[in-house]
Amino acid sequence: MKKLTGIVLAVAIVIGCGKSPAPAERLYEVKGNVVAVDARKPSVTLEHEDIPGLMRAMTMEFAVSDPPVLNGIVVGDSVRGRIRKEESGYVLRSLEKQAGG
Ligand SMILES: [Cu+2]
Repeated sequence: MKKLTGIVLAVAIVIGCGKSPAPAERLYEVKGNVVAVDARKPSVTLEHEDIPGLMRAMTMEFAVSDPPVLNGIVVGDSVRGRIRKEESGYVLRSLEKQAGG
């Protein structure tokens, strides 16, 4: 009986540690087309597909974490990137042209 209790406790601890990381650390994958690029802000406007767990498909402007993220990105590109939800809003951390897009 004592042994079983120990096993149950161990399983509970493992499940507790298996939870997804804190919301601030979560990255969301986004796919879409570039509608506008503003290298000075810097920001990029994407007509994006559904982002599971975050938002539906729409056209919106994303702040970009660093200007180099926009290197080589031009209006009309089909892209994929990663968004992080920060206190200031959604921030694009990376962006790349989709192969064959
Ligand atoms: Cu959106």
